[in-house]
Amino acid sequence: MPASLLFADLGLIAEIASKQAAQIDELWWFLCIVSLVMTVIIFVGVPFFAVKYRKKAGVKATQIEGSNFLEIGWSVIPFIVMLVMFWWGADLFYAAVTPPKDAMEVFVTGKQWMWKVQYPNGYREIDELHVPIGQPVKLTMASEDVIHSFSIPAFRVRHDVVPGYYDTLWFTPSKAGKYHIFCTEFCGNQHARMIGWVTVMERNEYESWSGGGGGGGSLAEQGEKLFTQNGCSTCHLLDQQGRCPVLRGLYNKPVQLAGGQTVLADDAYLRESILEPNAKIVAGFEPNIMPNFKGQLSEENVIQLIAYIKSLSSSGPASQQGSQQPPIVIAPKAKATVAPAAKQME
Ligand code: HEC
Ligand SMILES: [Cu+2]
Repeated sequence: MPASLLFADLGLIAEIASKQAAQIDELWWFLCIVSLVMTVIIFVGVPFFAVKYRKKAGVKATQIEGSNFLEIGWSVIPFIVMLVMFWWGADLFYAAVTPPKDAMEVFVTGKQWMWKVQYPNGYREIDELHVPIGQPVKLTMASEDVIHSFSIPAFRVRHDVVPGYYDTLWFTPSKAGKYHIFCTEFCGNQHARMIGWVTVMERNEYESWSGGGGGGGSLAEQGEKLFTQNGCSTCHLLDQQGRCPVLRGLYNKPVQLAGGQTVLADDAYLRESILEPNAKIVAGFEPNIMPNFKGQLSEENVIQLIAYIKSLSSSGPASQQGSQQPPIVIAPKAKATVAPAAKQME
């Protein structure tokens, strides 16, 4: 659509650099056009009828009776238009909150006033995010302090990052380049400086970029170190259940709690189990044995520990499971979905 190009040139709307950006813009244009049509009908209709049926000297007013045709028309047509909006919006919303299974995971921690990024291979960056083109990317986001909001306008994604929770968003970058990251929740006096860049790279470029990994080993290996340093390993033995639950194979499995409920051992559950052990007690174990690690472990440390616990999920030799976590996974099946979606906008 030429209008969108014009707006992009003027800087009024951001570039389209993700698969969902094009789809979200289509809905946005639909809403704009419906609003425009309604506005024109109303703003032309009101003066037109006001003039047409105004009081005229010597003309006696006549009563105009209702019209079924009109009544049904202006009820049913807007109803259908609204349903289209609802269905279309719900469809995009559902897609936006459902990351694909093959998404590459990246961890983002917001902190006054920066974004700290951790990759599965252990590489870390601040205010920079590098992603390969055509690959769904899932961000798991935490905050060290206040509510932030992570936004990449060119991808049409934004999500609040609330302290005490993991928030997620996902996108499939569709166009190589450098795009702005913003914090879109006022978070203190340097809020306006909480900006960064996401760089979308071609796949081969990305592979050589990410190949090095971090000096400190993979995220899981960093977690393994913390697991020893913080004494977790003294209680949580790898293969022998004592006073404390065995963590191998825990990730993404249901956990029976002392209260009788069952919860899924996802990232959020593991985070809570580490920072507030007494919030949920595993069935068969005692409360108040595991120390409270709140304030002692940063959100980044917790992400590393969780990566380690995840790496224990795979079967294999008893020790050194951590180092078996593959580096950044680029799913071979994912297709580069660049052109078609973006093209529809023209
Ligand atoms: C003093 C012993 C002790 C230490 C040290 C300890 N834990 Fe625990 N942990 C426990 C006990 C006991 C439970 C079970 C009771 C509960 O649910 O809080 C538990 C539960 C857990 C759970 C939930 C397990 C499940 O099966 O659902 C996780 C995850 C966990 N600990 C991780 C850690 C991590 C990571 C550390 C180090 C930062 C750590 N623990 C340090 C004793 C300990
Ligand atoms: Cu912020």
